[in-house]
Amino acid sequence: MPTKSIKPLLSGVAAIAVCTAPAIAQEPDPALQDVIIVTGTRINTSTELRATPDAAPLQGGDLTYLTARTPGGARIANGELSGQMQYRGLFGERLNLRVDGQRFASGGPNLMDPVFHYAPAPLVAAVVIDRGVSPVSEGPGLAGGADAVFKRIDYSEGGDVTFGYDLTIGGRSINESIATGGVVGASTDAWRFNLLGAWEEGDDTEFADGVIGGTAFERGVFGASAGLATELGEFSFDVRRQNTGPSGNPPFPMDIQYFDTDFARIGYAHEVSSVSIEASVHYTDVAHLMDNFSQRPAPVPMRQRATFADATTLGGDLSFGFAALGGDLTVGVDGEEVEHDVTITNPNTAAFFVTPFPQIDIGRFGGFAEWSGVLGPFESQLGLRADHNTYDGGTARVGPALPMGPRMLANAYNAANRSGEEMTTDAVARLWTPAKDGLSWRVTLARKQQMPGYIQRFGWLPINASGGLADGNIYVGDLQLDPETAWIAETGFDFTSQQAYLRPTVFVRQVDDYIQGVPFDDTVGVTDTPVEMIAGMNGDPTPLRWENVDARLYGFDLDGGYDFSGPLRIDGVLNYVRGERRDIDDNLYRVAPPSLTVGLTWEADAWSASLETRAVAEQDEVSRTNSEASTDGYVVLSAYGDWEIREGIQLAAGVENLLDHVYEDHLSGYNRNGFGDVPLGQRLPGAGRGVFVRLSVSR
Ligand SMILES: [Cu+2]
Repeated sequence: MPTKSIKPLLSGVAAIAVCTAPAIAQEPDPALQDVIIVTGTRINTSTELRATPDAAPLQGGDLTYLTARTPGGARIANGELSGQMQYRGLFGERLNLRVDGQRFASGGPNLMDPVFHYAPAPLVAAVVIDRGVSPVSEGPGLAGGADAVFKRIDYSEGGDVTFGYDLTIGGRSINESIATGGVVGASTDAWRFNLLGAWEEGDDTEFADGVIGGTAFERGVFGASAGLATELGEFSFDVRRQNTGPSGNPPFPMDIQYFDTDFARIGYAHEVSSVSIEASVHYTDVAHLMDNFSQRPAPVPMRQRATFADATTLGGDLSFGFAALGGDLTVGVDGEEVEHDVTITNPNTAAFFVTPFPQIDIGRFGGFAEWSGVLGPFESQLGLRADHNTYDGGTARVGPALPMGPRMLANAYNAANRSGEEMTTDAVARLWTPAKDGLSWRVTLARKQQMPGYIQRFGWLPINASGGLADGNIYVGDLQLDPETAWIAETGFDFTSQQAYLRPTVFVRQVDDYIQGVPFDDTVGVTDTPVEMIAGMNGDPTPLRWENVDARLYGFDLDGGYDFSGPLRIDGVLNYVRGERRDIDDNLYRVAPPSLTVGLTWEADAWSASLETRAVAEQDEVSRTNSEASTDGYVVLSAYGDWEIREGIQLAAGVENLLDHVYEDHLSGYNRNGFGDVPLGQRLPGAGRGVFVRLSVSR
């Protein structure tokens, strides 16, 4: 596998397949997973090589800035703390994302709190990205997935108490932000305990033409993690509270007032007569308030809105691993109960309230079998899973101050059958050849299914909730939606030598019953239904309705690098993805344009310095259905470096956007907040020239 001279992934943060992070129990197989080491962090498993000090440009506390630097990765920018990971053209709930191994439902109906909102970078040791598709053992998810593994003070050797810490403090000039946090704790070989905490805040981001209004943010996290190794097995306990304060979301009609979110999990692991048992129960509770008046120019009192959104997830899993059929077999069950409830209010009028997503209950109970072993010339991971899904929507309520139209729609919704059940099944085959002369071939074939989201199924009131698409359209749901079914094929190879590495992949994802917005009826622009009437009053006379359509995504991506003799090395990531409708002549919405990032690094023993060029092509393969505007290409230069001052102390610093170029990131939304220096309706620009500094200390 990769050798010490190779520091894959141009970010320099990274050590794909080179390192195990402390909290990752098993050594990841490089054919299956990419591991991005986020900050300087202790590596307890000394069997693996340590990455050279990290030096990714600190672009912000949102982890999706980092995952966007990997092959196939991109960032949907809906706010400084509301970035969504895009992977090979898909994003949102279609990806199987976990925070420290925990699956849970976001609270915001526009995903203002996507999963990685709950993984502030100062707390994260590593991001483990499932290459291509997620294994069935990690739960359902249409294509691809990732886990943000938290820093932790792990068990130590022997009975003496050892103390440890892993802390990061960083700052950026472009928005006068700080991001600080980490873990402090103690352990023996029988127990471990650590506190964790993070604090991040920033002002509005600047760019060459002024200020991007509504990009200030604040977020705090505190919690604890503990483990107890007993003769009956290992028990682990994790609790965490996250308080996100007022944070802007320029591409949405509202901004975050708060997210108050609690996480709890109890885990169990044991090995009895060569059967490994793993189990956990976990709970997440999100309480959210957003509004359209406290962080942006307030509309007239009659039009002011404050929306409360709650979500709870109660889940659990149990699995057994043992040797079988010449390999290792894991069988297990898992599931969760999710509740969503959303209420729109006008803070000036108690008689104005409405529940666009009233008491939605989503249930899932599934089982899987996953086998790893040798299959002819291949190493393989083969998995099957089946899930029984249930859904049920509560009764919509409409306050007396609302007009007749919404009342009629609520009555129709309340009279409809709002519950049902559905089986979904997944099958995954991942095959790769053992590395020979540094070369390993990979093939993945998969069928994956995805249940419709609650927004897409239950949205009875025409409003601007789209699960975070931020396309400006008003949407209504469809109680009859079918699950999406993806047929996935990909192939590529990983080549590694003393001097070079190259890991290209070509892929195709055929998605039947892909759910997206379509025109509400055949007479677009003619207001002949209550839905179009209400949508028109809310500013969009041509609303969309969620519908099963047919789609296809295909493309290729790679990373590669070459270590010249001497201290110079070059690394690059190339991404190309196309997303198109198969039923009509149109493209999928918000798909990343082709991009190439190349970093040239001077690498000394204790320090390194990189010059990075990021070239992004124009994107004119845009969605007409979603009224998506095309964007021009651009090139951004950055420079950064790192210095390992001594063991356990690392300093990173750099300048992003060296030339202070003004550019439109295709995956940023359109500005809707009416202040700052970005005109209304214009795509939000990238950050201007700024410096960052980050200090990491660990022991
Ligand atoms: Cu929200």
